[in-house]
Amino acid sequence: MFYRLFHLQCRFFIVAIGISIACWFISSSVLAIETARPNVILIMVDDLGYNDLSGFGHPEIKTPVLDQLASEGVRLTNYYAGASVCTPSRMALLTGCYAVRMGWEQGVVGYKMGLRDGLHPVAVTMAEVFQEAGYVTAMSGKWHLGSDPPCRPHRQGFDSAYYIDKSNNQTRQVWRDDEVVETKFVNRHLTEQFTEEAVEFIGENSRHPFFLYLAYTAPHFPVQAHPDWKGTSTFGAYGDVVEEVDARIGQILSTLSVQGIEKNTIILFCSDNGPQPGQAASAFPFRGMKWSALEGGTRVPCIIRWAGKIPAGRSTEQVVTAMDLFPTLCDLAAINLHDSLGRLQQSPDAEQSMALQHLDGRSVAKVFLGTKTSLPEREVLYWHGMGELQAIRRGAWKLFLNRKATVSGLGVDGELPIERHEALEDLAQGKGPVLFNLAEHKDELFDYSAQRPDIVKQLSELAERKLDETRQARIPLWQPKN
Ligand SMILES: [Ca+2]
Repeated sequence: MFYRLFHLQCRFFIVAIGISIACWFISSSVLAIETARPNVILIMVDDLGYNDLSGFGHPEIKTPVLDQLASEGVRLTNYYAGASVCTPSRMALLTGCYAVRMGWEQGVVGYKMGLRDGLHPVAVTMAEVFQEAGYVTAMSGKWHLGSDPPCRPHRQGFDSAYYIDKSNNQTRQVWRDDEVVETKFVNRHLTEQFTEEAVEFIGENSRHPFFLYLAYTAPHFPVQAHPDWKGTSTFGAYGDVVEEVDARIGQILSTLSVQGIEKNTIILFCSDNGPQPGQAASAFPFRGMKWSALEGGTRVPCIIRWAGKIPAGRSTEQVVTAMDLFPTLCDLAAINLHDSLGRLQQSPDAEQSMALQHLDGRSVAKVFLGTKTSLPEREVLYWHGMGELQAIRRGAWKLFLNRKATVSGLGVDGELPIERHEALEDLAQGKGPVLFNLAEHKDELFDYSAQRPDIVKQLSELAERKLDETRQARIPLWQPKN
C-alpha cells in the first residue's frame, strides 16, 4: 500500500516537473518569437517624384538621411506606386489589390469621388493583419480612404490614429480616432506634428512588436516650408519641404537607435504617386506626372532597410509594386497572410455576398533578403487617375492601348532635348497602340509596335484578360446609405 502511494506520488511529481519544463519551453519559445518579430515602419510621402531625392539623382535637393538609409538597405529603381493619384494608391498599398478591386472608378475622395465615399470596411488592410498577429498598430499622417465613421483608420486595423482625413489642400482638421483635435492646422507644421506623434508611439511601444504607418502629407501642395527649413535648400520651397521630411525621418531613425531597436525594425520608404503638375517636383528621366499612365505617374523612389537581415548597399531593378508590400512585409515578419486573410474575411462584420479579397501583389521578400536576384516576370497595369486602364508592362515591354495617352507628358516634356520633341510629334501622328521598351528608352518616345506586332498582340490579350479578372472580383466602394 505504502509502496503504491509512494509510486503514485513519484509519478505525480515527475509529471508535474514534466509539465513545468514543457511550460517553460513554451513560454520561452513564445518569448523568443516575441523578441524576434520585427517592428515595421511604413513611411509614405505624398506626390514625391522619382527624381526628388539626391540618391535618385536630384541635382540640388539634399536628402542625406534617405541616401544613408538606401546605402544600409536596398534602393528600388523599378518600384511602382499602386496608382497615379492618392486615394487608389493608398487602397492598393493597404489592401495588396489594384484599387479597381476595391470599387474605385476614378479620382480621389473629394474629387471625382464622393466626399463621404471610401475604402469599404470589409476590405482587409495590412494593419488588420498585423493587428491580428499581435502587433500594436498606429498611423500618423494622411488617410484619404474615407471620412465617415466606418471608414476611419482606427476601424481599418489601426489601434490608434492621428490623421487628416483628406489631402492637406482639402481640409484644415486634424483627427485622433473619432475626435477633431485641431480645427485649423498650420500646413507648414504638419510634418513636424506627424513625426512627433510617431516618435512618441515608438517610445511607448519599443518593447512590443509594432506596425507604424507614417503617411506624410509633404511634399503635396500647397508647398510651405517649416520656419526652421525656410530657405535652407537651394531649390526653393519645394526643396525646403523635401529636406525637412528627410531630416524628420532622421529623427525617427534616432529614436529607434535610442530605444535600441534599429536592428529589429524594418523601415520602408516610398511615395504615393508621381509629381503634381505645376509643382517643382520631377520624375526625370521619365515622362508623365501624377494622374498619368506614363512612367512618371507611378514610378517613384522606394527604399527598404532591415539592418542585419537585408544585405546593405544594394540596388535592385526588380519590378516591385505597392501591392507587393503587403505580402512582402507579412513574409518578413513571418505572418501567414493566407491564413490571416481567411480568418479576417470570415469575421462577423464581413458581408457574405462580397467577393473574397484577391491580392494582386506577391512577396518579393527573397529579393530583399538577397536569396534571389529576380523573380519570374509578371505584368504591371497602369490606370489613368480618371480610371481608364491605359497601359500594361511585362518585362521591359510596355504597351499603351491607345497612343493618345502617351503624347502628353504634362510639363516634363519641357525638359526633353529638342530631338525628343520631334519623336513626340511622330508618336502623336501614328495610329493604333504604342509599344515601348523601358530598358532601351526611359522616356517612352520610341515606338516598337510596327517592329514587334507579336508583343503588341500578347500584351493586348493579357491586358484584356487581367482587366476582366480584376473587374470580376471586387469589393464595392463604401458609400453612405443616405
Ligand atoms: Ca498623392
